[in-house]
Amino acid sequence: MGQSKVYRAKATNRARAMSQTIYVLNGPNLNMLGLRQPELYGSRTLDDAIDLARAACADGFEIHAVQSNWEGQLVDWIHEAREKAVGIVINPGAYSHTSVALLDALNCFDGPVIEVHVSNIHAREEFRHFSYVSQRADGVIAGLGLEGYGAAVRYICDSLSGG
Ligand code: CA2
Repeated sequence: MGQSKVYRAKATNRARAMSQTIYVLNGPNLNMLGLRQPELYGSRTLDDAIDLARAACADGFEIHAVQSNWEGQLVDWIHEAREKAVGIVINPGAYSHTSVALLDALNCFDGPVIEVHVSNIHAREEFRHFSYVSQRADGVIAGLGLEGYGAAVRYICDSLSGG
């Protein structure tokens, strides 16, 4: 299995036990954010995106953020989310445009799913205009840079809090 990264929250075990978890899943190459191609993706890193997601998290919710370059690992995390998460924010990276497997896995998840893209995929190459994940997503945010992560988490917290 390839390497994957779990972005640890600083919440205490007690606080975590009382919170509802939102999974923030990141696909291939997103670990390179801020390190290459700043003209496309900006100069901030995936850690910065996770910080924005965490800052947007309302009381009673917490973020579990992970990144993998492996499609099967992402599928496993979506399955895990069925038991452990109330919502999913996902930037599937290039798998957005290719992966029926991610779509099938997300179709097994009952809660809100928000798809995030740092860049505006509709203003880029034609092969990026279509996303399998969008067939399941409740909302899609593209082109807001890293702010999309915060907006997605805020939306999920609001919608699950009755807002
Ligand atoms: O805009 C997005 O967030 C994307 O999901 C980013 C993916 C791309 O394949 C999607 O079409 C849109 C790429 C992930 C980032 O890849 C990098 C590669 C080199 C340097 C920095 C990032």
